[in-house]
Amino acid sequence: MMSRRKKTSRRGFLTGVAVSAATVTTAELLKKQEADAAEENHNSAVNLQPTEFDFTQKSAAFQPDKIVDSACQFCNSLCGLKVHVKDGHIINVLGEPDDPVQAGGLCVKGPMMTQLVYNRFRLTHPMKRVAGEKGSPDSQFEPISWEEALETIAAKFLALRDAGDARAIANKTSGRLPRGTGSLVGRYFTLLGSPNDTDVGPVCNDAGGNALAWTFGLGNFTNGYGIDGATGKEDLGSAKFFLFLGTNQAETHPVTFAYLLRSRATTKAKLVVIDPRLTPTGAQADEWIAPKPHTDLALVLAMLHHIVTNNLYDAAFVQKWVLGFDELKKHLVSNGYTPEWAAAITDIPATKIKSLAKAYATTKPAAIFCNAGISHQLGAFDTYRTLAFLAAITGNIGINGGGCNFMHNTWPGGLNLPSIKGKTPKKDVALPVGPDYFAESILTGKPYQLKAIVTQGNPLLASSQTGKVQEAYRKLDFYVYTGLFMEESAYYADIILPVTSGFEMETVYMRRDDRAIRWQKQVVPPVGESKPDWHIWIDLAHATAKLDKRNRPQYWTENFPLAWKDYGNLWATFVANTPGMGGMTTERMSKRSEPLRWPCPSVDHPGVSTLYLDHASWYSAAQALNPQNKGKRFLTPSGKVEIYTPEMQKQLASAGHAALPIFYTHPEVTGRHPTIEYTEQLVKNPVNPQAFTHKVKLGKVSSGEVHRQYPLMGMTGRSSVVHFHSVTHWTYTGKQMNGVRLVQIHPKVAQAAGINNADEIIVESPRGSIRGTALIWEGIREDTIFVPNWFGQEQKMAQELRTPYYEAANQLIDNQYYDNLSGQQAFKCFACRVKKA
Ligand SMILES: Nc1nc2c(c(=O)[nH]1)N[C@H]1C(S)=C(S)[C@@H](COP(=O)(O)OP(=O)(O)OC[C@H]3O[C@@H](n4cnc5c(=O)[nH]c(N)nc54)[C@H](O)[C@@H]3O)O[C@H]1N2
Ligand SMILES: Nc1nc2c(c(=O)[nH]1)N[C@H]1C(S)=C(S)[C@@H](COP(=O)(O)OP(=O)(O)OC[C@H]3O[C@@H](n4cnc5c(=O)[nH]c(N)nc54)[C@H](O)[C@@H]3O)O[C@H]1N2
Ligand code: SF4
Ligand SMILES: [Mo]
Repeated sequence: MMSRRKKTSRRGFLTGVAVSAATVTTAELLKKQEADAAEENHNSAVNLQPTEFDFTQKSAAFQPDKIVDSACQFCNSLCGLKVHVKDGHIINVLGEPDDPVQAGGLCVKGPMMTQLVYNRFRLTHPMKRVAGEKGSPDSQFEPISWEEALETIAAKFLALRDAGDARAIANKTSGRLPRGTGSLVGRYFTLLGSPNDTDVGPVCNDAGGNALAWTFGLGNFTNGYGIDGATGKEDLGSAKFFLFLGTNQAETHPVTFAYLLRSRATTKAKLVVIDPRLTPTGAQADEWIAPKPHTDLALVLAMLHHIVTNNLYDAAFVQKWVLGFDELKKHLVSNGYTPEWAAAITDIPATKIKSLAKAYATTKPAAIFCNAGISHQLGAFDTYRTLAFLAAITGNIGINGGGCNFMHNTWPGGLNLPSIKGKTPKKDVALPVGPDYFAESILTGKPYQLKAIVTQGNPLLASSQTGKVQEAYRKLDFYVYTGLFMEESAYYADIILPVTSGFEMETVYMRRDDRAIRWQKQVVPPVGESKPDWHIWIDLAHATAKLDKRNRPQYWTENFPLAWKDYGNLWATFVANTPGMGGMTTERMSKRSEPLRWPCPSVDHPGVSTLYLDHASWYSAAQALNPQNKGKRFLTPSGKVEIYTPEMQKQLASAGHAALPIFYTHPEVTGRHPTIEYTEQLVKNPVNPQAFTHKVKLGKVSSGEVHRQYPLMGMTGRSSVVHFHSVTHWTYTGKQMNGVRLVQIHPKVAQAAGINNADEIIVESPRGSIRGTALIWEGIREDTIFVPNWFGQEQKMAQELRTPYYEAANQLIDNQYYDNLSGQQAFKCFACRVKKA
């Protein structure tokens, strides 16, 4: 690790390239990277590619007793895993060769699934707090039975409900949950009468789905990897242009990205990557463009301006399918959103913005991909909407190889269960969407106070402004932590529940970004007394039935049949009740080596690859989603792409926004820009109508004051391909390969601060500070640093590998800055400074 880092600096990677000029032709960098990669491979101790002469395959010792078709639970590449088992023990994990998208591939994390099973730090039985302050590492817990654990929880919830305070109970899910658990949590909350069961979406990528739904009708990633069963053609593999914004797929979706690169080798498609730092994804690009963080909205508005004022749009498509083009044109022109205007904000030369706009508009089909780099901005919904306009006016929607592939927006509204039997209590309006609001509610009691929370995931690392979250969870009356390990959050718990890891259950766990779903079989029995999440909620309902004085036991038990513990039965129930899933039967799913894409209305339907395709296969799926969609291509009220309608304008204005977004950004972006103010006024959220939101005022110019003391901007994100959030920090391989938090800093910034490569450093923001190790990197803007998230204070594997313990990166983030429509936090922006530790 150490020597590698030193090597990077010795080689002077990127020397002589003017990164601060914000745009760099990658040809030169690529050459350098190739040379570096060759050297790196030569020296690398970890070679994970199976070789031609892999003698484990020929050894009697490694002949498995059985090979189980399971799947990886880390990223949305959703790799199928062939898990080799001998004497009941997992001995090997290989990639599914019969899935053309995966093509046998895996990344370094696939085999780490095994390390979640065989792990001495696993939680093995329920526990309750017996001593110690909440949050203190000296907290003491004692094993209890499942019965006692669930009855304690049920009693607490019922007491709150009986006191008229059901809304004080909340749940926070994680993306790491067997599919359908959210539906069971939602059902439990409906029976109880609380509206606060939150989904992972508002911290992950909901904004993209929200914008897609408002523009095209469905909140989903629009195209598919591999062959489109409707046309028999490659879908995303046939793109001629890839526009990536804020997505580092090489490290975050390596196997599906490898598929795109394989296709590109044939099509010679152009790849442009827009990211304030050079990532391994950018290193593959024809062009890497490095805007100032949190200014993509200006870039896209200017691209739209250039396209509409130079007649580069698809006039025939616009005329037939788009509502609001004239209003858009007027908006762009009257606000002066020219490339010259955007150049001053984004730091990208106007000529570059124009050539990018032209290339995108005239190279068809062109596919846009976005992920957390856009979602984690406070203008996420508005930015995604403008990106959807780009695809719409150039006719890049509803065609193979095009679309708005806003990652992680993969599911229908939900997986439906049958209607509830019995009369349920009326629910209040939910808190502002997203678990990042929980701390605010606990600490201020506004608009009302949460008193009991269950979580899946690790809010003490994942939620913004950790200092505030710590204070809140200390104050919280009752907290149930569910997870695999004693993570940071567990130390705040009253009750701890152990869950099973992926190989210990038959289920559908992940889904590929393109709405594709894969069945996975159970490989080994659950570790200790751990249970899969859906069992926990069924059992909790039955425990609640015993204690509820207001309802007959059947109110709970009949709505949570024990038969659903068998995942095959539960899945069949979803299939029977969820529109557009008729063809995704347990039988069909469990036989396939490839995942199957939703929507898929019948067993003879191939599943939809390209949404909104002008093709009978799409029309039949659309109608299955809702009979009112009959004959509709786009699933908006008008059946067309909706850029502007008076109704939409009215709704968005109620929360302080507009159908045609103006430019604004985070107040901690350097320079002075139109920004956002949150009023005290709580209104119904037009995008999430179940919840309140703060009405905002857009446009007040930021003072730039914060940058006197904190001159830099910081971004957070994934550290490398090795880690998946916090969970891989509990694996030996993860901590071994990437146990040190490497903070990327431009050489000039480092020099000014007297920091050398591999020095211990401190990053400070107005909220707090964290430690890390300097990784001097010429591939990052001079005004920006990058801080990997998900290093934590309780990751015990650090002991084994003698790596440091770390504070949460979210110490640095201000949780008041969020997108009041989608609920997304501005995780990717904070004012900061760095110094040597
Ligand atoms: N290895 C690994 N893979 C993962 C995960 C993981 O933890 N580890 N997590 C999974 C999950 S839940 C998610 S949501 C995805 C996230 O996947 P990604 O979105 O690819 O990951 P991030 O690192 O959060 O952010 C992507 C990029 O956004 C850039 N960025 C930051 N600010 C801006 C900006 O203002 N504009 C632009 N254009 N770019 C910006 C960052 O430099 C970063 O390279 O990954 C999934 N896959
Ligand atoms: N600063 C900053 N903050 C971020 C982000 C960022 O880029 N920057 N990204 C955001 C994003 S995109 C996301 S998705 C969130 C992720 O935040 P979380 O959802 O909180 O994180 P996870 O790693 O998914 O979950 C953490 C733990 O959940 C437990 N777990 C694993 N599998 C299961 C299971 O099956 N059931 C249960 N009950 N528990 C399980 C494990 O113990 C695991 O370590 O973080 C968000 N926070
Ligand atoms: S982490 Fe993603 S790319 Fe890596 S093996 Fe798992 S699903 Fe595949
Ligand atoms: Mo996420």
